[in-house]
Amino acid sequence: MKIDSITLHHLCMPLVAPFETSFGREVDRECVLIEIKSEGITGYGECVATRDPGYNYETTGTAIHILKDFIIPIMLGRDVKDAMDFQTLVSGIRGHYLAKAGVEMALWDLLGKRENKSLRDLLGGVREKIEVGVSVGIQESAQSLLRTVAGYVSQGYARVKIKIKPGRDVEDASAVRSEFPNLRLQVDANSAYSLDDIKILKPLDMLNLLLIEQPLFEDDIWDHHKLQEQFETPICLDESIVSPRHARYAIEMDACRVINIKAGRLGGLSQAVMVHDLCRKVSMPVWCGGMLETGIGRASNVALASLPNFVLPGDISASDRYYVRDITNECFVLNSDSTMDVPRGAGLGVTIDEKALKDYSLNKINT
Ligand code: OSB
Ligand code: MG
Repeated sequence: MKIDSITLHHLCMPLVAPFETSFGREVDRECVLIEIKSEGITGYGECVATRDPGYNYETTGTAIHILKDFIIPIMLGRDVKDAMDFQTLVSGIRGHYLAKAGVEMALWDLLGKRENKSLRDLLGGVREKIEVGVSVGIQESAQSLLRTVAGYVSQGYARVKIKIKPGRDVEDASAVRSEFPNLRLQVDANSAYSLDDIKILKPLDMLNLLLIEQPLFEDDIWDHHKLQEQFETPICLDESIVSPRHARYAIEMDACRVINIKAGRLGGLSQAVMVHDLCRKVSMPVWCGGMLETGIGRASNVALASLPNFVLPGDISASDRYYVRDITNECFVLNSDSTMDVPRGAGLGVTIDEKALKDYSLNKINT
């Protein structure tokens, strides 16, 4: 595929409700949409970097810099065969996986549109619908958390994740567990604790949680092994797994029993599939994480989650859980059995609402 042009759309979209985690509070979501034109076809990808470096060191600012000054110059005018070819081309650029993954997504979209194949089929997905869940941010109080969770449960979400942080952990999780004894429930600490906090975290082990996500440092693997040794509940790694190699380290160290796969964090869908395959070999369940994506990134997540070893419900919710108005014409809806349909159209299988794209645009960079 000869790369004719790449346009970056720096967007800012209001969220339906603020999203609070242990690292901060977002009221709107900034992201970078990548539009690649090749031989008369247009492909889209979403870079999931956020405005602040709270989840990851990358931001929309660093992503635009790395894309504009390093990745795009390598690609323009070049014939890029596929995702692996792209990874080889950018292998001289250290890190910046969120930026790379956004471009790789657009290449998959182009590839699918060119061959008239859905992303699901290109990646080797096997499901027509996937199990989903909702990630609930930290609320004002345990009482308001219960109301929020009840709202999602009544909408049909059968799996709920709640965000925790020191001071808002065991009490919040216990409140949700006693109100919803049979709910598939899990917690995500986004690296808010250290090994010294084992005593604080230990009561979580009695709440029949599906998993405890990323309790310790964002770059740690070994301390998670020490923590896992003392917990019955599976520890799940998110932030720490930035490459297939890190997934292998975690497996070999028994640092976790589950991995949250995000194509953005890993540098692209090709790397996400590699982590999926690695985990499948050792029977370690995986699930698809989310970054409050637009319809573009959501389409990519849904396709990825259709691979066979995605055996736990993903942090993939209906479009209306995030945005009143999305940038795709299609919206993702929740089925009554807490699943979501996998798009069947070519590439990502979604189309851009040009008017919405324009309305949300902070800046547009043409190359
Ligand atoms: O840690 O999984 C996380 C959102 C932004 C950054 C990090 C995380 C999240 C979520 C939201 O949990 C998942 C979603 O997109 O619904
Ligand atoms: Mg997480």
